[in-house]
Amino acid sequence: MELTADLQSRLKRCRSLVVLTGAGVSAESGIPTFRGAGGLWKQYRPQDLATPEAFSRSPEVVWEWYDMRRSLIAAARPNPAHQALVDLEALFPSFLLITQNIDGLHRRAGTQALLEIHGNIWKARCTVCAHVFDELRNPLPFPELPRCSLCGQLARPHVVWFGESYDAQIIERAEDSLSHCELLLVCGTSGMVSMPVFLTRMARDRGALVLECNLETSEISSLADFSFSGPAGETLPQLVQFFRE
Ligand code: BJW
Ligand code: ZN
Repeated sequence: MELTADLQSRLKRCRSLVVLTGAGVSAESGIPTFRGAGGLWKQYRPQDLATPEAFSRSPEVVWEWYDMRRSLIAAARPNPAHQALVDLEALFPSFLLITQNIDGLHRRAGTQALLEIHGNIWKARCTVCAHVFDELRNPLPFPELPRCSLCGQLARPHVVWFGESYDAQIIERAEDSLSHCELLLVCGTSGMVSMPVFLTRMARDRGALVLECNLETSEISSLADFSFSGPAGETLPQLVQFFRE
Protein backbone atom coordinates (compact mmCIF):
# COMPACT_ATOMS: atom_id res chain seq x y z
CA MET A 1 0.00 0.00 0.00
CA GLU A 2 1.31 3.45 -0.87
CA LEU A 3 -0.81 5.60 1.43
CA THR A 4 0.75 8.83 2.68
CA ALA A 5 1.59 8.95 6.39
CA ASP A 6 -1.14 11.58 6.87
CA LEU A 7 -3.82 9.41 5.24
CA GLN A 8 -2.63 6.38 7.21
CA SER A 9 -3.08 8.17 10.51
CA ARG A 10 -6.49 9.57 9.48
CA LEU A 11 -7.60 6.06 8.51
CA LYS A 12 -6.41 4.58 11.79
CA ARG A 13 -8.59 7.07 13.69
CA CYS A 14 -11.79 5.99 11.88
CA ARG A 15 -14.28 4.04 14.02
CA SER A 16 -17.19 3.75 11.59
CA LEU A 17 -16.96 2.05 8.22
CA VAL A 18 -19.47 1.68 5.40
CA VAL A 19 -18.56 -0.57 2.47
CA LEU A 20 -20.28 -0.37 -0.90
CA THR A 21 -19.71 -3.35 -3.21
CA GLY A 22 -20.41 -4.30 -6.80
CA ALA A 23 -19.92 -7.24 -9.13
CA GLY A 24 -16.11 -7.00 -9.07
CA VAL A 25 -16.09 -8.39 -5.52
CA SER A 26 -17.67 -11.64 -6.74
CA ALA A 27 -15.58 -11.84 -9.94
CA GLU A 28 -12.91 -13.95 -8.25
CA SER A 29 -15.63 -16.41 -7.24
CA GLY A 30 -16.22 -16.98 -10.97
CA ILE A 31 -19.40 -14.89 -11.22
CA PRO A 32 -19.38 -12.66 -14.32
CA THR A 33 -19.56 -8.88 -13.89
CA PHE A 34 -21.92 -6.80 -16.08
CA ARG A 35 -19.65 -4.45 -18.01
CA GLY A 36 -16.15 -4.94 -19.36
CA ALA A 37 -14.52 -8.08 -20.77
CA GLY A 38 -16.62 -11.21 -20.16
CA GLY A 39 -19.42 -9.06 -18.66
CA LEU A 40 -23.07 -10.15 -18.90
CA TRP A 41 -24.03 -7.02 -20.87
CA LYS A 42 -21.54 -8.02 -23.60
CA GLN A 43 -23.53 -11.20 -24.18
CA TYR A 44 -27.08 -10.14 -23.30
CA ARG A 45 -29.14 -6.98 -23.86
CA PRO A 46 -30.27 -5.43 -20.54
CA GLN A 47 -33.52 -4.24 -22.11
CA ASP A 48 -34.40 -7.89 -22.93
CA LEU A 49 -33.74 -9.25 -19.43
CA ALA A 50 -33.52 -6.60 -16.73
CA THR A 51 -36.53 -4.31 -17.19
CA PRO A 52 -40.16 -4.63 -16.06
CA GLU A 53 -41.19 -4.38 -19.74
CA ALA A 54 -39.03 -7.40 -20.66
CA PHE A 55 -40.65 -9.41 -17.86
CA SER A 56 -44.18 -8.46 -19.00
CA ARG A 57 -43.32 -9.47 -22.58
CA SER A 58 -41.62 -12.78 -21.80
CA PRO A 59 -41.49 -13.84 -18.16
CA GLU A 60 -40.20 -17.28 -19.17
CA VAL A 61 -37.12 -15.77 -20.92
CA VAL A 62 -36.32 -13.59 -17.91
CA TRP A 63 -36.83 -16.47 -15.44
CA GLU A 64 -34.60 -18.71 -17.57
CA TRP A 65 -31.79 -16.14 -17.44
CA TYR A 66 -32.04 -15.86 -13.65
CA ASP A 67 -32.20 -19.66 -13.40
CA MET A 68 -28.94 -19.89 -15.37
CA ARG A 69 -27.32 -17.30 -13.10
CA ARG A 70 -28.58 -19.10 -9.96
CA SER A 71 -26.84 -22.30 -11.12
CA LEU A 72 -23.55 -20.39 -11.53
CA ILE A 73 -23.91 -18.76 -8.12
CA ALA A 74 -24.88 -22.02 -6.39
CA ALA A 75 -21.62 -23.56 -7.60
CA ALA A 76 -19.54 -20.54 -6.49
CA ARG A 77 -17.91 -19.93 -3.11
CA PRO A 78 -17.12 -16.65 -1.31
CA ASN A 79 -13.56 -15.51 -2.11
CA PRO A 80 -10.86 -13.74 -0.03
CA ALA A 81 -12.49 -10.35 -0.77
CA HIS A 82 -15.75 -11.46 0.89
CA GLN A 83 -13.76 -12.87 3.82
CA ALA A 84 -11.76 -9.63 4.21
CA LEU A 85 -15.04 -7.70 4.53
CA VAL A 86 -16.15 -10.10 7.29
CA ASP A 87 -12.83 -9.36 9.03
CA LEU A 88 -13.34 -5.59 8.67
CA GLU A 89 -16.79 -5.88 10.28
CA ALA A 90 -15.08 -7.31 13.37
CA LEU A 91 -12.52 -4.49 13.46
CA PHE A 92 -14.88 -1.49 13.34
CA PRO A 93 -17.26 -0.60 16.18
CA SER A 94 -19.75 0.66 13.57
CA PHE A 95 -20.05 -1.17 10.26
CA LEU A 96 -22.49 -1.57 7.35
CA LEU A 97 -22.04 -3.32 4.03
CA ILE A 98 -24.23 -2.01 1.20
CA THR A 99 -24.12 -4.30 -1.81
CA GLN A 100 -25.48 -4.08 -5.32
CA ASN A 101 -24.81 -7.80 -5.71
CA ILE A 102 -27.78 -10.14 -5.68
CA ASP A 103 -25.71 -13.32 -5.31
CA GLY A 104 -25.92 -13.63 -1.51
CA LEU A 105 -22.17 -14.32 -1.20
CA HIS A 106 -21.60 -11.65 1.46
CA ARG A 107 -24.16 -13.36 3.70
CA ARG A 108 -22.67 -16.79 2.94
CA ALA A 109 -19.21 -15.47 3.88
CA GLY A 110 -20.58 -14.30 7.24
CA THR A 111 -21.26 -10.55 6.92
CA GLN A 112 -23.93 -9.59 9.46
CA ALA A 113 -24.76 -5.91 8.83
CA LEU A 114 -25.84 -6.08 5.20
CA LEU A 115 -28.12 -4.09 2.88
CA GLU A 116 -28.81 -5.71 -0.50
CA ILE A 117 -30.00 -2.67 -2.44
CA HIS A 118 -30.64 -4.58 -5.72
CA GLY A 119 -32.40 -7.51 -4.01
CA ASN A 120 -31.49 -11.18 -3.88
CA ILE A 121 -31.47 -13.81 -6.62
CA TRP A 122 -32.73 -16.49 -4.21
CA LYS A 123 -35.97 -14.62 -3.59
CA ALA A 124 -39.10 -14.07 -5.67
CA ARG A 125 -41.82 -11.44 -5.32
CA CYS A 126 -45.48 -11.68 -6.26
CA THR A 127 -46.44 -9.40 -9.18
CA VAL A 128 -49.87 -8.89 -7.57
CA CYS A 129 -49.61 -8.86 -3.76
CA ALA A 130 -45.83 -8.11 -3.51
CA HIS A 131 -45.26 -10.97 -1.05
CA VAL A 132 -41.54 -11.86 -0.99
CA PHE A 133 -40.59 -15.49 -0.58
CA ASP A 134 -37.44 -17.57 -0.96
CA GLU A 135 -38.23 -20.91 -2.49
CA LEU A 136 -35.79 -20.75 -5.37
CA ARG A 137 -33.11 -23.16 -4.16
CA ASN A 138 -33.65 -25.69 -6.97
CA PRO A 139 -33.72 -25.16 -10.75
CA LEU A 140 -37.16 -24.07 -11.88
CA PRO A 141 -39.41 -26.81 -13.23
CA PHE A 142 -39.76 -25.12 -16.66
CA PRO A 143 -42.14 -24.46 -18.38
CA GLU A 144 -43.90 -23.77 -15.06
CA LEU A 145 -43.13 -20.33 -13.68
CA PRO A 146 -42.87 -19.53 -9.96
CA ARG A 147 -46.19 -18.65 -8.34
CA CYS A 148 -46.83 -16.65 -5.19
CA SER A 149 -46.92 -18.86 -2.11
CA LEU A 150 -49.85 -16.77 -0.76
CA CYS A 151 -52.13 -15.88 -3.68
CA GLY A 152 -50.91 -18.12 -6.52
CA GLN A 153 -50.26 -15.27 -9.00
CA LEU A 154 -47.13 -14.98 -11.15
CA ALA A 155 -43.96 -14.17 -9.21
CA ARG A 156 -40.91 -12.27 -10.49
CA PRO A 157 -37.26 -12.17 -9.35
CA HIS A 158 -36.88 -10.01 -6.22
CA VAL A 159 -34.35 -7.64 -7.82
CA VAL A 160 -34.27 -4.00 -8.97
CA TRP A 161 -34.39 -3.66 -12.75
CA PHE A 162 -33.59 -0.66 -14.95
CA GLY A 163 -36.28 2.00 -14.75
CA GLU A 164 -37.42 0.74 -11.33
CA SER A 165 -37.19 2.56 -8.02
CA TYR A 166 -35.16 1.41 -5.09
CA ASP A 167 -36.87 0.38 -1.88
CA ALA A 168 -37.21 3.73 -0.10
CA GLN A 169 -36.63 2.24 3.39
CA ILE A 170 -33.44 0.50 2.29
CA ILE A 171 -32.06 3.68 0.70
CA GLU A 172 -32.99 5.62 3.83
CA ARG A 173 -30.95 3.19 5.95
CA ALA A 174 -28.03 3.47 3.51
CA GLU A 175 -28.17 7.27 3.56
CA ASP A 176 -28.42 7.36 7.32
CA SER A 177 -25.30 5.24 7.83
CA LEU A 178 -23.40 7.13 5.13
CA SER A 179 -24.19 10.48 6.63
CA HIS A 180 -22.59 9.36 9.92
CA CYS A 181 -19.66 7.24 8.75
CA GLU A 182 -16.04 8.32 8.91
CA LEU A 183 -14.83 5.98 6.19
CA LEU A 184 -16.46 4.70 3.00
CA LEU A 185 -14.82 1.85 1.09
CA VAL A 186 -16.15 1.30 -2.45
CA CYS A 187 -15.14 -2.04 -4.04
CA GLY A 188 -15.58 -3.55 -7.47
CA THR A 189 -18.24 -1.30 -8.94
CA SER A 190 -18.06 0.64 -12.20
CA GLY A 191 -20.51 3.21 -10.80
CA MET A 192 -22.41 3.06 -14.08
CA VAL A 193 -25.81 2.91 -12.43
CA SER A 194 -26.34 6.13 -10.55
CA MET A 195 -26.73 4.90 -6.94
CA PRO A 196 -23.05 4.23 -6.00
CA VAL A 197 -21.94 7.66 -7.24
CA PHE A 198 -24.88 9.33 -5.47
CA LEU A 199 -24.08 7.56 -2.16
CA THR A 200 -20.33 8.21 -2.45
CA ARG A 201 -20.90 11.93 -3.09
CA MET A 202 -23.18 12.07 -0.09
CA ALA A 203 -20.63 10.44 2.25
CA ARG A 204 -17.85 12.68 0.95
CA ASP A 205 -19.93 15.84 1.34
CA ARG A 206 -20.57 14.84 4.97
CA GLY A 207 -16.81 14.56 5.56
CA ALA A 208 -16.12 10.82 5.18
CA LEU A 209 -12.82 9.59 3.79
CA VAL A 210 -13.36 7.55 0.62
CA LEU A 211 -11.23 4.57 -0.41
CA GLU A 212 -11.74 2.56 -3.57
CA CYS A 213 -10.63 -0.97 -4.58
CA ASN A 214 -10.97 -1.71 -8.27
CA LEU A 215 -9.07 -3.31 -11.12
CA GLU A 216 -9.62 -0.20 -13.23
CA THR A 217 -10.50 3.47 -13.01
CA SER A 218 -14.24 3.87 -12.39
CA GLU A 219 -16.88 6.59 -11.96
CA ILE A 220 -15.93 6.48 -8.26
CA SER A 221 -12.18 7.08 -8.72
CA SER A 222 -12.32 10.88 -8.99
CA LEU A 223 -14.32 11.01 -5.72
CA ALA A 224 -11.90 8.81 -3.77
CA ASP A 225 -9.13 9.98 -1.44
CA PHE A 226 -7.19 6.91 -2.52
CA SER A 227 -7.77 4.09 -5.04
CA PHE A 228 -6.20 0.66 -4.59
CA SER A 229 -5.64 -0.80 -8.01
CA GLY A 230 -5.82 -4.59 -8.26
CA PRO A 231 -8.06 -7.58 -7.63
CA ALA A 232 -10.21 -7.13 -4.52
CA GLY A 233 -9.19 -10.63 -3.35
CA GLU A 234 -5.66 -9.25 -2.90
CA THR A 235 -6.14 -5.59 -1.98
CA LEU A 236 -8.88 -6.11 0.65
CA PRO A 237 -6.87 -8.64 2.74
CA GLN A 238 -3.98 -6.11 2.66
CA LEU A 239 -6.32 -3.45 3.95
CA VAL A 240 -7.41 -5.76 6.79
CA GLN A 241 -3.73 -6.25 7.65
CA PHE A 242 -3.23 -2.46 7.71
CA PHE A 243 -6.13 -1.95 10.15
CA ARG A 244 -4.91 -4.82 12.36
CA GLU A 245 -1.35 -3.48 12.70
C1 BJW B 1 -12.93 -5.74 -10.01
C2 BJW B 1 -12.59 -7.06 -10.15
C3 BJW B 1 -11.82 -7.59 -9.13
C4 BJW B 1 -13.72 -6.60 -11.85
N1 BJW B 1 -11.46 -6.83 -8.11
N2 BJW B 1 -12.56 -4.99 -9.00
C5 BJW B 1 -36.11 5.79 -14.51
C6 BJW B 1 -36.38 5.22 -15.74
C7 BJW B 1 -35.32 4.74 -16.55
C8 BJW B 1 -34.00 4.82 -16.13
C9 BJW B 1 -33.74 5.40 -14.91
C10 BJW B 1 -34.77 5.88 -14.12
N3 BJW B 1 -34.24 6.39 -12.96
C11 BJW B 1 -32.91 6.23 -13.03
C12 BJW B 1 -32.59 5.63 -14.20
C13 BJW B 1 -31.20 5.35 -14.68
C14 BJW B 1 -30.76 3.92 -14.45
C15 BJW B 1 -29.26 3.92 -14.75
O1 BJW B 1 -28.43 4.13 -13.86
N4 BJW B 1 -28.87 3.72 -16.00
C16 BJW B 1 -27.46 3.81 -16.39
C17 BJW B 1 -27.01 2.49 -16.96
C18 BJW B 1 -27.30 4.99 -17.31
N5 BJW B 1 -30.97 3.51 -13.08
C19 BJW B 1 -32.00 2.82 -12.70
O2 BJW B 1 -32.88 2.49 -13.46
C20 BJW B 1 -32.02 2.47 -11.23
N6 BJW B 1 -33.17 3.08 -10.61
C21 BJW B 1 -33.14 4.34 -10.12
O3 BJW B 1 -32.13 5.03 -10.11
O4 BJW B 1 -34.33 4.79 -9.61
C22 BJW B 1 -34.40 6.13 -9.10
C23 BJW B 1 -34.44 6.13 -7.60
C24 BJW B 1 -33.30 6.48 -6.91
C25 BJW B 1 -33.34 6.49 -5.51
C26 BJW B 1 -34.48 6.11 -4.81
C27 BJW B 1 -35.61 5.76 -5.53
C28 BJW B 1 -35.59 5.78 -6.94
C29 BJW B 1 -32.09 0.97 -11.08
C30 BJW B 1 -30.84 0.31 -11.55
C31 BJW B 1 -30.93 -1.20 -11.33
C32 BJW B 1 -29.71 -1.92 -11.87
N7 BJW B 1 -29.98 -3.30 -11.96
C33 BJW B 1 -28.90 -4.23 -12.35
C34 BJW B 1 -29.51 -5.60 -12.75
C35 BJW B 1 -30.50 -6.15 -11.74
C36 BJW B 1 -29.92 -7.11 -10.76
C37 BJW B 1 -29.30 -8.33 -11.45
O5 BJW B 1 -29.96 -9.00 -12.25
O6 BJW B 1 -28.14 -8.65 -11.15
O7 BJW B 1 -27.98 -4.35 -11.27
S1 BJW B 1 -27.90 -3.64 -13.69
C38 BJW B 1 -26.38 -4.18 -13.07
O8 BJW B 1 -25.59 -3.02 -12.77
C39 BJW B 1 -26.69 -4.85 -11.71
C40 BJW B 1 -25.56 -4.32 -10.87
O9 BJW B 1 -25.87 -4.42 -9.49
C41 BJW B 1 -25.42 -2.91 -11.37
C42 BJW B 1 -24.08 -2.31 -11.06
O10 BJW B 1 -23.04 -2.98 -11.69
P1 BJW B 1 -21.61 -3.14 -10.99
O11 BJW B 1 -21.76 -3.93 -9.76
O12 BJW B 1 -20.99 -1.82 -10.86
O13 BJW B 1 -20.84 -4.07 -12.04
P2 BJW B 1 -20.02 -3.63 -13.36
O14 BJW B 1 -19.89 -4.84 -14.19
O15 BJW B 1 -20.59 -2.44 -13.99
O16 BJW B 1 -18.59 -3.21 -12.82
C43 BJW B 1 -17.71 -4.15 -12.23
C44 BJW B 1 -16.52 -3.37 -11.68
O17 BJW B 1 -15.71 -4.27 -10.96
C45 BJW B 1 -15.64 -2.73 -12.77
O18 BJW B 1 -15.32 -1.41 -12.38
C46 BJW B 1 -14.37 -3.60 -12.78
O19 BJW B 1 -13.19 -2.88 -13.08
C47 BJW B 1 -14.35 -4.10 -11.36
N8 BJW B 1 -13.73 -5.40 -11.16
N9 BJW B 1 -13.15 -7.52 -11.37
C48 BJW B 1 -11.88 -5.49 -8.10
N10 BJW B 1 -11.41 -8.89 -9.20
ZN1 ZN C 1 -49.29 -12.93 -4.14
